[in-house]
This record gives sequence, structure tokens and C-alpha cells, in this order.
Amino acid sequence: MPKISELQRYLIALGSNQRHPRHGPPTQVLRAALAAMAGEGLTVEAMSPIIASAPIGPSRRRYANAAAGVATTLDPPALLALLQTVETRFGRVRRGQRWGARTLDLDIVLWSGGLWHSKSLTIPHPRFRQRTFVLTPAASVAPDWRDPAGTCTIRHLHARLTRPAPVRRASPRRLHVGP
Ligand code: PH2
Ligand code: MG
Ligand code: MG
Repeated sequence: MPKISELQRYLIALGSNQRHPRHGPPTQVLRAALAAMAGEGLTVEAMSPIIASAPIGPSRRRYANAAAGVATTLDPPALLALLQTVETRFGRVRRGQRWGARTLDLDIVLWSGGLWHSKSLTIPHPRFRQRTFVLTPAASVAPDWRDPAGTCTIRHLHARLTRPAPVRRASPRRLHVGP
């Protein structure tokens, strides 16, 4: 583990699919969340455009998603604790339902230190390579950041995931005509 005084960089994925009584719709929740993170001492170095995405999982409401590059001296567990405090302050209630509707979700996707694994936190985020709603904003703030568990850049992972599927040729089959 690097010395705690060293600057760490993280890529954070932001998501919301519920209004907040004061901040308003999900896009505004994400903007306010970013301000709250900066207020907690994180240096927000880059923020992607906010995209709308179709929900994955049981919730039927569309999400607002974004990605931010942040710098801090906090180590991964300390940053996770801070992000969870911000989520709670935004009224996030953990009902135990996996992937249920949420006012605010802040996930650590990548860390400049590479890999992290503990009971409560895995970096890189285990599903980020399959999530367009993470990779699209991530590609706009950190296209050259390499997946430490592989060799691909975010740009590459994004291109691979969003490339149109090749046109499949129908296999030549004989037509059966007649009785
Ligand atoms: N987050 C989830 C589950 N499903 N779907 C979209 N489109 N965006 C999300 O941020 C999202 C999701 C769990 O955190
Ligand atoms: Mg999430
Ligand atoms: Mg989360």
C-alpha cells in the first residue's frame, strides 16, 4: 500500500434514477453529488457529460450516469467510506434489493494503484467492462487509462462493447420443397 500522503487517482461512476426532494431530477442529483464530493475534500479533475441510460436490473426507471476523475490522498477503503456517507446524505436507502432504484450510487471503478480486493471492495469494479453506462462516460474522461487486470484501455473496452454486432449470414440450408 502506498504511503497515505501520496496522491491517489480514482475513476468514479455516478448513477441516479430517483428524484431528490431538494436537488430535483437525477441529472441534478449527479451535479450536486459532484459538488458534495468536492466539498468533502476530493479534487474533481474531470467530469464527463451526463448520459441517460436504460436500466439494467429490476428498476424500471431510466438512469442518469456520469463518470468523474478524482484525486485524493485517501486509500480505497477510506474513499469508499466517504462515498457511502455522501450516498446516505443524498437519501440513499439500502433496502437490500440488489440494483433497486436509488437516488445516488457512487462506485469506484479504477484506482491509480491498480488492483484492490477485500470483502467490501473490489477494484476494478467487477462489472465495469460489460457496462455501456460506465464505459461511455469513462471513455470521455479517461480514454487512455488501462484496465490493470488486462491490457485494454477504456477506449478499447468501450469500442469493443459498443461495436455493432457483425451481420450473421444465414447458413446455407437446402429448401425443402414438396411432399
Ligand atoms: N446501476 C445499477 C444497476 N443498473 N442501470 C443503469 N442504466 N445505470 C446504472 O447506474 C445502474 C443500472 C447498480 O448500481
Ligand atoms: Mg453501481
Ligand atoms: Mg454502488
